[in-house]
Amino acid sequence: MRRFSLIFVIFVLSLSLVDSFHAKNEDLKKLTGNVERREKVKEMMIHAWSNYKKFAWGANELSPMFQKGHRNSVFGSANIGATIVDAMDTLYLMGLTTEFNEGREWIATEFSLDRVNYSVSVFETNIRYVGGFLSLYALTGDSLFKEKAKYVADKLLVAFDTPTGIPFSSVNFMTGEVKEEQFIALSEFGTLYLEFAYLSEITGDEVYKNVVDRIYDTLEAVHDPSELHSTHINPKTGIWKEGNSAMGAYGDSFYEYLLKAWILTKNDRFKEMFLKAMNVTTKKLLQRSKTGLVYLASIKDGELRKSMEHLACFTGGLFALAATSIPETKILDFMDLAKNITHTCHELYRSTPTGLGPEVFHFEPKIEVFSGYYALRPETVESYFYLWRTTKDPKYREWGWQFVESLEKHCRSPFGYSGISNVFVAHIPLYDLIQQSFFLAETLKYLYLLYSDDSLLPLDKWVFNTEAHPLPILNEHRLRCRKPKIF
Ligand code: DMJ
Repeated sequence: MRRFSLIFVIFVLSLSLVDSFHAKNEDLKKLTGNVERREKVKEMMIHAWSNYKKFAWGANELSPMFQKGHRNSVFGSANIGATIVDAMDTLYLMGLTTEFNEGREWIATEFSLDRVNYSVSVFETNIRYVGGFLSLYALTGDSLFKEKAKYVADKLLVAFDTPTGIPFSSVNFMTGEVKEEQFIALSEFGTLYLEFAYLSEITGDEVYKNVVDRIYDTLEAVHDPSELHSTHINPKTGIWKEGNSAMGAYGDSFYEYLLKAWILTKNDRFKEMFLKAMNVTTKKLLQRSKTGLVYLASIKDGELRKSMEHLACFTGGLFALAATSIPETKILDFMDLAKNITHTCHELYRSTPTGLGPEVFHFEPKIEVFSGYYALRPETVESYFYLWRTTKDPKYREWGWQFVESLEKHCRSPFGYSGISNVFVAHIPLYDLIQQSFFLAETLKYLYLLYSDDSLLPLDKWVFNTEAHPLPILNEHRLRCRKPKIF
């Protein structure tokens, strides 16, 4: 009953948010040049930021529906400004000086984790806060951001105190206690390397790099009976929990960081681990639907699930990056895979009346949507960005623009952007409650870069963490990274 009431309230509130933006959507068709498209994306960023500032400043995320802070964010209800930290490098790249300075001021005077008296995810804190601050330091050279990155990473170090070095997945920042879960997800402990290695580089303190190196020592030492990495491991014993494997939830960014750790450090250990993992993973998970769409399935409780998650759409970009950064490899045709997967994700978007892709899509036994919501996720446009950079095929920029049109039509309200609960319902907006911080960190950043020149964050000089925070490739830049000229 309570659930029904909530749905009803959301429905009524959604209707009340339908506004004149829909009418303006026609105008987007007239924007054909890259400069004007970039400006439009910048305007979207201002809309997201200014509403967050107006209604939820200091909270983690905005709820446009209720015009206040969203209290159930992945960082809970404490006012630790996830949106501010996540959005700052996008503001910087867009040259939004006033907004950037507002955020910097809040970080300098208000940001603190010391009173957060509940367990918070190590993974989420690392990718959004440590990654966000490091990126800001790399872009601006402002030591405030280095200090903040170190402050947050120091809070996380306690999680690594396990017999295997595989960290527990959550920490209470106020008490320093860790939550001792039995199993930890591959994507959680496997998405720390870039940030911790770069932090050691800029602070000269090896402690950060040592804790993350140990994770890979353990992975090399423990036998994985399934060949294919399972999605969970016991951090006390190093024994895998068998039966589940995925390049979507629980697996995704582990694989991403193998390739990117190699790009960042050129340590061949990561290249070998990546190629070995991709060889097995693609053999076991790569599928072709009856209609010819190539996709990445998953294994659940020992059985192949012929479905694809939106989260796995980032692999188009990952494979494109692999094709250009490891061109000598003969193991797989990475570029072919990249194009095929990105095509599939675009088809999933194109097949819905909203033009937005569902969270989970089944290909067999019959084609159906399993979870039809769209949560402002970046993975598909992330792949458009990498495919554009690496192939120069203009269709990726056009696909990106179709995405902008859909976002404006179905996710924008006068009070910010929300995800929608059903991509198959186009005539009324079924907004969810959240303007996700990754919408500003990732979705809008990849869109902006898609219409920018390649000299803005060239891929041979910068590597993006999984939250789209760029870090300078170490052996290219060392400590004196060349900053993009923005301000
Ligand atoms: C982001 O926080 C990161 O990209 C993460 O790796 C998984 N997905 C979300 C956005 O969908």
